[in-house]
Amino acid sequence: MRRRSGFTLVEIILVVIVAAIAFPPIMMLFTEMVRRGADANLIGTASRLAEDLMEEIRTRKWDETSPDGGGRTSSPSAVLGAETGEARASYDDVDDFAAITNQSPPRDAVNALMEGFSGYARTVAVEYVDDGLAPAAGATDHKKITVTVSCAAGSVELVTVVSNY
Ligand SMILES: [Ca+2]
Repeated sequence: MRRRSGFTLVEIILVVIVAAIAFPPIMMLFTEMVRRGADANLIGTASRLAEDLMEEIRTRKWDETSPDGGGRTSSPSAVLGAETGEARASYDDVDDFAAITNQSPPRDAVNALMEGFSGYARTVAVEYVDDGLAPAAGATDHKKITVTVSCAAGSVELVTVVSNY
């Protein structure tokens, strides 16, 4: 008797059953990988938006009372934040940026909306800290700047301390 080549019905059914069992977990794994990749992209962009703003802030004077061109001030501002009449394009010291709260979409140095970043929000916090970097009640020689950028995948926070010198 000659044996026929090919698959039997039982073999085909077994293959279909194994595929039916294995396929959903593989698809879930694939979906999760795609989602994590997308989240990593969002967080990467949020990081760059945070770095961009922190760089801009660090180019400004330490305090409203700091001499133009740099140098130490002997009378740091008691109150932090933008001075009356100052707008984004005219921020001249680091704590002016504390006026930026949950700004979405973010705005650039000349206060123009940054197109393509509607899913991101930027917030800046500025506070005086003591020599040990603990929050201080009054003016000190150190300001802690925190830039937070949030998006659908979470948030990124950059912190730096700038000093009066
Ligand atoms: Ca100012």
